[in-house]
Amino acid sequence: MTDDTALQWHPHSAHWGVFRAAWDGTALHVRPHPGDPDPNPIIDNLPAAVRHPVRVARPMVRRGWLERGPGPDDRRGRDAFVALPWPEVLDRVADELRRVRDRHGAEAVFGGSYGWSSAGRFHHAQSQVHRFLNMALGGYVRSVNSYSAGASAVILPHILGSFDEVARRNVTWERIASDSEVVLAFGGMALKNARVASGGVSRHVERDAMRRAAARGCRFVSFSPLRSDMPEEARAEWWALRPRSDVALMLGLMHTLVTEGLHDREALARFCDGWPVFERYLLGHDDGQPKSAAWAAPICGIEAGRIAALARSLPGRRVLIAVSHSLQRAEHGEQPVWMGAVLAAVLGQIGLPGAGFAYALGTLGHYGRCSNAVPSPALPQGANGVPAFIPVARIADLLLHPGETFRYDGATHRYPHIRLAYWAGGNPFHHHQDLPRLARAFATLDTLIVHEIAWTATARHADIVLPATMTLEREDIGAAPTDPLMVAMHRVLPPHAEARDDYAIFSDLAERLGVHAAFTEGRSARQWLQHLYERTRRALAERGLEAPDFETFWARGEITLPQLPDDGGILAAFRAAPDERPLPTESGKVQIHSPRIAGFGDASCPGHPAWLPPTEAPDDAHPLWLVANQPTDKLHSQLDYGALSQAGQRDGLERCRIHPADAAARGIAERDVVRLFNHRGACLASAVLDDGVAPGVVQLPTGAWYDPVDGDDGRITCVHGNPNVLTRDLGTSALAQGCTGQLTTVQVERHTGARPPLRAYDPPPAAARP
Ligand code: PGD
Repeated sequence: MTDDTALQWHPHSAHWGVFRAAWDGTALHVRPHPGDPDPNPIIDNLPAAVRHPVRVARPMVRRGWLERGPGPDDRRGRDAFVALPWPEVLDRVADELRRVRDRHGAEAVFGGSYGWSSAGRFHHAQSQVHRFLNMALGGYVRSVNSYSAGASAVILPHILGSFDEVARRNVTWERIASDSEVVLAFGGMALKNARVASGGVSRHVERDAMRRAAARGCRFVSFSPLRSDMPEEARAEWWALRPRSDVALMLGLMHTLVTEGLHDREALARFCDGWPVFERYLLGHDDGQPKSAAWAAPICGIEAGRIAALARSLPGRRVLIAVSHSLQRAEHGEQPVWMGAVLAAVLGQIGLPGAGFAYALGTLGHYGRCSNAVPSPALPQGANGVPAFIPVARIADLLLHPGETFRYDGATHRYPHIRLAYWAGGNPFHHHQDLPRLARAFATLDTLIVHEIAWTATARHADIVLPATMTLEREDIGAAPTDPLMVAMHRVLPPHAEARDDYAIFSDLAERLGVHAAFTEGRSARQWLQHLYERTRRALAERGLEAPDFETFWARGEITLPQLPDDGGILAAFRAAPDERPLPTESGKVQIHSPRIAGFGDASCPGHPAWLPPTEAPDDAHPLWLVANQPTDKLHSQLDYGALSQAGQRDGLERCRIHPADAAARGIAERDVVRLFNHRGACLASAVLDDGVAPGVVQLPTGAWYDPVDGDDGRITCVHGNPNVLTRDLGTSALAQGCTGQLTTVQVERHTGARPPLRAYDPPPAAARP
């Protein structure tokens, strides 16, 4: 047992929470923030990770790129790397950026560089790379939206208001604890997701709020193929519906309400636009198919009587409809978001305390909290002179189809021809779908440059890998817009080997490209922290609050920021005064039918929410739905080599949960090595028999580092259990083009063949300079 008093503790923060850390010269020690009622155990991945052999130790260049120079190459991901000294590698990066800009223009550079990187607001790798490319090249092809909320970010402004307004300033956990009577959680409210927030939160409040609400008699219903999507404290009823059938269930509920006259006609008339068009659809006036509970039952795998009974139990009660991110991370992901809002409208609940529609509540730590009343530090990114962009999850389409057009939010755009991609703080070989296709897409590039702390699959597919410090090796400011604690993130240990801060790397590149003064503004990293802190300090002073100077903040380790009142945001304001505080939609009301979206003419997202059958559903060859959701013991792919994450895996494999009946039908026993496959690829996993998984469903979380081999049957096989080798690379619809990685169809069998060794955590082979 460590003697905590003998160690020097430093405040720090991660997306999974605020914590303290100490380095004793050989080992890292971490403790949660003492004020956190429910700390996230993911901090336990840090100690074993900081000096792990998989850290990138020095700048490395792919042998094939050094030998043949820039150009398309399908050896990416299989090649050896050559160590080069920092000055030489920076010269080569600067030369290559100059070459591409001068020959092809900044429109040939993809700098979207999606990814969560680390929690500090200054050393935020994505902001750094964007600022650098704007200064050095005049811009880059960017990406819009996120893998988390690709569909909802586009549909919500059409139907209610901006994503931030609807997701962030809405019903709070406190209101749920005090007011909600029924919470219908579509996609559940799993704490593994609710306890993560970019920038880091200091108090994880969700578990206790659900416990208090349940103790008061609030009824939680979780609609999900996984029982684990709701914490025990909620005492929830688990409705194990089929994946991707929530929209049908919502329609069945509404049909019962409307045909039995239980809907809130007055609220629909007062607060909504387009109800008559939707009502015709619901009742089947035009297509002859009423969307009744009986119609919904076989789609959802839930009895019609149960659906109707639930509908009848709702009127007259404070009902909250929550729709999780996961539902919209699937084909036609816009529909459950829109349909959930319409269900709340039919119940007349939108804008009432603890009731209505709370998009994404329980799927990220930002939601269900009050927003800060003063701004957090953020690195200005400068102006991007390149108009071209992609919806973030269309990266492989961009690289594979230059010059072709795509639809997005009612307009047609064209993919530019990308020659160089620059990535810092993200792991596309974690976050993207159909990874064999992504590898083909990256093979088209002239050059891929990656800053990484560790040898992720993305680093292995790069041409130039620059070792970045990890968060504990530098100073920063931790802040989330929904958490009152702003944290002075002290440096805890020295950089690993030759690793450098992203900022230092970009500063040296900026020097070589003649934009050092513009990029750095003459500031060291510490001076940037002082500068960025000043905005928050000034805002505190303007409110007449204590506004300590930077040195005081730094010495204290944290300050508490004021928050906005728990007022329910724009939905509550609109309900109280619909004429004075209209919603920012076409009609100023809840948009049940949108003439604007109807006018886009895209069949994959019609003018009102609708049941749209999946274009890839379970069949004889691939009879199971695979739920590829967020992991429990790490954030995305970060620190997969840490102790907690490793303890969650078994026999060197990610665990795959399967219903005992589906396992028995395939001769699969607990701990068997199983093979999941479809026509895109295959992966191995360790079987867990679990009746908390609906029959016909298997669950394999994302995050195990991609470790592909060529399978005997010609399929790429991940020997570690990364489900994105199986998922489909398809946009949610022509409207949002969001990520659809949550669901796919597979077959599962016992794996009886040999198991290639796991190499995911070994650095790639080193080669001598050619
Ligand atoms: P992370 O593992 O967080 O995943 O995708 P994302 O790319 O964000 O990657 C962050 C990377 O940044 C890590 O490799 C880490 O080492 C690196 N890093 C950390 N700190 C620094 C730093 O200071 N500097 C540099 N240069 N690098 C750093 C997440 C994405 O995955 C998201 S948000 C979602 S919601 C999606 N979810 C799913 C899903 O549910 N199902 C599937 N199938 N696929 C998904 N993909 C998406």
